[in-house]
Amino acid sequence: MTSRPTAAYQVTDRNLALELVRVTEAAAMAASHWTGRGQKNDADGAAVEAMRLAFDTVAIDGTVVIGEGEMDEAPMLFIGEKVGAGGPAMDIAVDPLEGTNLCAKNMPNALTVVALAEAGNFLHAPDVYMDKIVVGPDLPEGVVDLDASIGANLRELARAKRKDISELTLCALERERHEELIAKTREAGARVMLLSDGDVAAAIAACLPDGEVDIYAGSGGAPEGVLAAAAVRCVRGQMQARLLFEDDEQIRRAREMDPGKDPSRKLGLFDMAKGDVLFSATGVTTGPLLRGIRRDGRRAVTHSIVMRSKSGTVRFVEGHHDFSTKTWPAY
Ligand code: VTB
Repeated sequence: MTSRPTAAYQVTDRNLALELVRVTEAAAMAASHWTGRGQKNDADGAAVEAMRLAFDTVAIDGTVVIGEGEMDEAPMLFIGEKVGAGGPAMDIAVDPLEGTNLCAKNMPNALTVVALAEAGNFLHAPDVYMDKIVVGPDLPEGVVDLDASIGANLRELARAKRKDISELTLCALERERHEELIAKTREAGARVMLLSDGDVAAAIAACLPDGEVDIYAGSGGAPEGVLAAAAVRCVRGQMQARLLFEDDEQIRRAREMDPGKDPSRKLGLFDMAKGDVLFSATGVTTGPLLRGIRRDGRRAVTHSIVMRSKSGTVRFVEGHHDFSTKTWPAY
């Protein structure tokens, strides 16, 4: 028998899931002012500021563990920054604008993203690259493995999904470093979907039923990897990852942030996001996962996905907003 949560816990719990969406909505509305204007730093800055202010209203004692960078390189939402109005101690992972280029160029799939867990549950990782592999729910545990060849992974995945390899689609970032991955995937007979940016959305896409993506693979940012892990937990997918280092300083930093562990170890989903995890993302530009912001004068409509690992509930939330009532800059 599971123990019954206390009334206080239930109240906090319920409020947090729905409060979190306000944070990503705020960042998305602020970023959307810059959609298509070619100024990615302004778009990012607007999202960061709005997200930071929106956090002040959330009833948590939050610490940013995945954020905009180190304290000396980011004015807001830096790693270690305290956010929230007070409440339970929580770890916070943010990507105020995932896909700054996508927003600046008005291309699909720019999102604002936040994940939250009780303190100590997210991997503390520096902003290095991370090798990632993601598949969806209802597959045998370990059906794909980060250390297996992509050919072997596709064969196993096809068998588990009772499909032919030719019916599988692998999604990856379009980068020179992925040339071999892409070539070997096509050689094995599968399709490849290439993205210019935005691998959090791609990882989620690999977990959605009837989605166009069967597997996400390749290297992207480690912060995006932790956020993806939080989302994959909620949608019951599988993910493995490994931090990739370019120099000794990056290794030193990873060791400092996650003491006593081998920084190059293979990471399972629960090494990156354990415990009860909440995830929220709001679309800035329209993509397969979410519609982007629609603005009309002093109003906007937002589309968000809010999920929780404990219950596995996935909510799509449509918000209708009146800018004149907002306490953060939304336009
Ligand atoms: C990665 C990916 C992100 O930027 O960080 C990428 O995880 C940057 O990769 O989703 P490159 O250095 O190869 O350009 C995103 O695509 C967007 O922030």
